[in-house]
Amino acid sequence: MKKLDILSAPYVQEMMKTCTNLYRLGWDERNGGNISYLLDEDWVSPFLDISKPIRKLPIKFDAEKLAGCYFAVTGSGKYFKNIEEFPAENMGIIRISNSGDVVEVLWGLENDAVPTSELPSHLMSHIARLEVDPQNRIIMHNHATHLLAMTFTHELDERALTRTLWKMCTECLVVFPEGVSIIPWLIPGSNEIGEATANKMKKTRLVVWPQHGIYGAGRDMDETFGLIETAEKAAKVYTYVQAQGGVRQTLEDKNLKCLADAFGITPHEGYLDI
Ligand code: 2HA
Ligand code: ZN
Repeated sequence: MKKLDILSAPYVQEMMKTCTNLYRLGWDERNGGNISYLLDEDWVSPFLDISKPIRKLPIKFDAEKLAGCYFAVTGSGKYFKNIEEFPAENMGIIRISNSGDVVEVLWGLENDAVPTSELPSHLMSHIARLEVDPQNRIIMHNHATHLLAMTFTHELDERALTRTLWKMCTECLVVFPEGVSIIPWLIPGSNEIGEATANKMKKTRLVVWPQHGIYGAGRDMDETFGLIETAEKAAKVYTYVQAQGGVRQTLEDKNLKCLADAFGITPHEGYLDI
């Protein structure tokens, strides 16, 4: 049967539009940032011949838990700015081999491009999130400006940072009741940073990389983008609050408790002083 045009696939369109959006927000300068999107086989097969990988690339970590899984991924060294105009060169569709140590390229990543340099963090985070939420599909990394700035000025303590962000916008507690995690500064692209990130992803969908950026996870593109967007908005408000001379009045813990009760959510245990 004749295959449909992959560029018309909704998930490819979402990748293209989201990358442009993130670039315009200034969170993905140059080749900054990366996205991976877990796809079902029957989302891919109407568009691509899944029996014929174009290339096979070895990976240096065990992704056996994702054997046979399909992902749309951004390309290593590629610019989010260019993805919408030249998708086939800047992103791709891949499958993890049955042995879990090879990436099979099914489409895109033209001119010998390879998946994001942060593939270890992405795949390890997918494994971690799927264990706690089988519906998770997206891992997104970017250099959200105000969150990044806060890693220079705010105490790098998960409880303290979470509480500050929760108090900057009423929405925050509702959007990320589990809070944000923080890893130590580590070399980007390494298995080590992948393991540290994935370990945190078991508890929170947001993981801060000090002096680098943020990781977010979610069930779809909007939810994941919205999660990072909400935390970044809080960080922006924090920046303005500091510039305006600091906090004079704020959301109190008792307000946050009322909010949690009203919305039926459970804040990270021990993070509210109640
Ligand atoms: O791909 O953002 O963390 C560029 C990066 C690495
Ligand atoms: Zn980065």
